[in-house]
Amino acid sequence: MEDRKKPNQDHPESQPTIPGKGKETAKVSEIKVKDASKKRMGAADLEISKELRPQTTNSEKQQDLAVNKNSGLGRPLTTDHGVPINDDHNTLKAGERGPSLLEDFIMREKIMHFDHERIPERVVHARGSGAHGVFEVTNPIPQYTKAKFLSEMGKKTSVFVRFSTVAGGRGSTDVPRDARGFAVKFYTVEGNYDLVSNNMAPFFIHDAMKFPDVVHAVKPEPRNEIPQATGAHDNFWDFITTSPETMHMIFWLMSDRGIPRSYRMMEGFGVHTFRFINKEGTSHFVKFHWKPVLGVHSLVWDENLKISGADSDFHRRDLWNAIESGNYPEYELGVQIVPEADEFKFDFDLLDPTKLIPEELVPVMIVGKMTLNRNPDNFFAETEQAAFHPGHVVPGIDFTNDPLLQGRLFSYSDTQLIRLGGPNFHEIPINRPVVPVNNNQRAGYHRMTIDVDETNYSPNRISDNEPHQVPKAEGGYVSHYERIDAHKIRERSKSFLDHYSQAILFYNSQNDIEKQHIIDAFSFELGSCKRLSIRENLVMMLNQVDKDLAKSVAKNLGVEVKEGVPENMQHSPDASPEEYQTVIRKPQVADSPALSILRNARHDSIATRKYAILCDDGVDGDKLHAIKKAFKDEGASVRIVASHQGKLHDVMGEAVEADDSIITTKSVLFDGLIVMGGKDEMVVGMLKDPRFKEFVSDAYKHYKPIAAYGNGVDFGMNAIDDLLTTKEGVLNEAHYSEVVEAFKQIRFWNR
Ligand code: HDE
Repeated sequence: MEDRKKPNQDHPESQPTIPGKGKETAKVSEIKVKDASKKRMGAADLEISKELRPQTTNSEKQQDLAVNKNSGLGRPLTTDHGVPINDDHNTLKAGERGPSLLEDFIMREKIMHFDHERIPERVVHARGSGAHGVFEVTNPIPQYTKAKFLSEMGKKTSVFVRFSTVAGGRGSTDVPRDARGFAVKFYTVEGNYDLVSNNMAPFFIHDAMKFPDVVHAVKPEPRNEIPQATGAHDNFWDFITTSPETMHMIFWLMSDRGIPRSYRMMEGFGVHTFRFINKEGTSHFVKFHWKPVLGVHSLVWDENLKISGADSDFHRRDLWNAIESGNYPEYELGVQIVPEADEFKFDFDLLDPTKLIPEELVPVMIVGKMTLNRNPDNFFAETEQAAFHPGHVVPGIDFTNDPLLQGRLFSYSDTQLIRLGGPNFHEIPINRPVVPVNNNQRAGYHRMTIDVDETNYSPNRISDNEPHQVPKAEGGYVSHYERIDAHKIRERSKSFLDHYSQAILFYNSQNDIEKQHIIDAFSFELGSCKRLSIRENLVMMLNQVDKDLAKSVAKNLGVEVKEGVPENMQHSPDASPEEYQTVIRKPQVADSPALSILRNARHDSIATRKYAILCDDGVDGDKLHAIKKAFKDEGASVRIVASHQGKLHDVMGEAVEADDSIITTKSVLFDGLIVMGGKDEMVVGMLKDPRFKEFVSDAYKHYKPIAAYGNGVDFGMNAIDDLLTTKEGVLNEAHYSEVVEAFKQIRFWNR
């Protein structure tokens, strides 16, 4: 019998198209990938130096993925079945002007495959971006969990992360006001662990049963699919104002957390209380946190509106470019640990997913660091097909009775069945663990594994009862031993009825600038609702949080502040509404600085930030190069923006390459700008072009730093003349080192 693994010598390609698993083939495949990467650079990515491009191939997961990688570079074109193709541009026809022939298997295959290229998008979190990386333990915690990936100093585990928005469709903008998904798959030595988090600590609702309602409400209205990727419409706020449990999360959403500057600059929260189980079987409650090393930073709302038009891939591009240029995003993993004995020591229920544990009560202990160091090779194969699940746990991590978490445990595998087309999605390369999988699950759509055993059931004597169960002491997963003896009821726990205390804590912990942003956000979102009653109800609810806040929003919305709270409608008709009315407890903590972004703002670096240098033909070239170097030395990226792309000529006639033109880019895509001086004609030309002026005035409006040199100072001041309240963050003729220091402020909020 012919050895199937041996390449066919008669085939035009002497190597097999899909290499077998093994060290040598992994290497071959990686070389191919490197070749392919050269082609991958587009004009827009020219700022990325090729030498810096990472080739992180040595992680366990990368080696595992290598066997499935393929590159057609230097290879003959074939059909899906390996037949060399001579012409894939022209259909087989009966004569030059005749009808197409059905027998054309090349055309049929090409079109048939194309027709089936789409899979259903995720019902929520459809829009996302992925990255590979590694997690390393910096502070092992075997005293709390026996999970091996957290138990050993320096232990490294491959990860795949997917960041996402929640409400919009797969092609929607990256920058709506929305929560962000932060899902991490750890490929551990004990199987996959998924930490499926959001960038907000609380969630909207208590009970998984409400999830279809809140998602239907936030998605576009059913009659016309308007509006896309935003909650600024009646249905969403109708739901919010009928469901007071949403109040805490709604404050996070209306805060600057809803409009992150970058996926690299936002926190992640596991939301639910989970359990850690140690070797002795002792359980501790745990909340998970991701803290970005770059600090937490946000956009300002007007930027979001404009970025959606200028570059709706803003976050995707930012993540991709950062990784391509070697600026690997880093996040610390933190945990809040609560001993079981302290379960009832809080003024809220640990099982209530709309509540957080203030860091002032239980500090966050950092246990490790995640570094994202490789972009996916193929968006569909990796990012789109990645299947996360809060139920993917490893020994040492377990669930609590949080009713939202319990419902999630059903939903995620169920949704993958429809999205990925069957029960074998764990075999898709991005989803498969780096450890062997053995069980009696068989068959189903797209089964890849060829199981060779005689038996596919258990117990059995034919195969000596293999694959065998694993004793607890040897790492077999055993669920936490917990006594449950209760009545079967369909009710909301009364311990969940405090809907406002943590909204109050959140609002009171913001600084004045952040409070104003929250007022503006409520005014924008509710201002987009047509029904007056919805606006009125929301203002009543805000009045429970802060009287001045309610007054300001009411004024913007043109409504009166009424006393009371709208009725909580989340119960059966047989329950009395009084029983389910909101209670407001006095919080144990009155102020939690950890909840504010600006009170924790970092002002120590401009690394990985992106700045524009505005200039044109006739620019002062020497200064331009010097300032560019000063910024690059700090790890920032700088792009020259002029009236046209291609070569500019400086005052001395030397060529300078413009990276972008004022036609192709916008001020909102940069963190600040530098206006160069040069020949008078240059400045006169810029003054005449409203797009140059808008570039500068937008930066000023968005509180960004502006530096100017030579006669660029006149132009810069002219552009912001009408807006000028303070010259803070406007640096004229300042030394480069002073400019760099000032730019570290990131935004100048006093304007
Ligand atoms: Fe999800 N969620 N969710 N969710 N979720 C999904 O699963 C669901 C919740 C989160 O990048 C879906 O594979 C229910 C909380 C992220 O692929 C779906 C409930 C948190 C992602 C689903 C919640 C999340 C999802 C859609 C209430 C923060 C994107 C596609 C009980 C801790 C993962 C999919 C990715 C995705 C259900 C609530 C985070 C339908 C029923 C709370 C980051 O299964």
